[in-house]
Amino acid sequence: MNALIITDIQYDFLPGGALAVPRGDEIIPLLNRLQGHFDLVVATQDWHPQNHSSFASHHPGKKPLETMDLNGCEQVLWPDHCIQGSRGAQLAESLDVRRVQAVIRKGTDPDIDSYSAFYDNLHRRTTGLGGFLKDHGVDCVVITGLAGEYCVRYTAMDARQLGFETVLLADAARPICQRDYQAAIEQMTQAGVRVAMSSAFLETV
Ligand code: VGL
Ligand code: ZN
Repeated sequence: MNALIITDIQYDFLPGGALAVPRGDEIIPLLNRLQGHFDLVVATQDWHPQNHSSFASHHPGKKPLETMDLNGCEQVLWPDHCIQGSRGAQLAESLDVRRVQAVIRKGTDPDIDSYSAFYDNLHRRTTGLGGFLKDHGVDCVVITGLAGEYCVRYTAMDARQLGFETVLLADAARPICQRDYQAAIEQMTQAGVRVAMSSAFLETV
């Protein structure tokens, strides 16, 4: 059984949004076409309370994209984004959700960020996604979405660590910064994540 994970296709990560990923909207038609090739489709939603500690606005004197130590971990500080219930947090209407069996909301704890769809950044708490996939007999997890060097990367790394065969579809993801994404792809490849183009991957299923 294979599962497609669609990461954070929310207005705040699309052009015009609070934390826009350049050309992030371009992958949506491909994400819609891909879904029919999978046994299970899961979407994730970054879902922060207004006072989330990853927001620069929460730390007097700090500006977005500066970093600071949070719980002993280096944290990039972000503009306010994906606030629970806001329009920016909504999944884009152009994303077909008819085959999405589960939506995983992450980043809900104000004290800790959660890039991965499986765990918070300190691996203290699970979202339940790993158990959900295993209960459904999934052995291969295919990761897509935004942003390539953050939520997509950490979701792929955790999927691998949980023992899933893990594939990143390169043409179905977009990063905030191309250079950081190159380094992220190297790290993922080292960890055993397969990086493939969608057309090549579909020939193997
Ligand atoms: C993300 C930064 C902050 C992501 C979420 O979806 O990659 N990046 N929150
Ligand atoms: Zn976030």
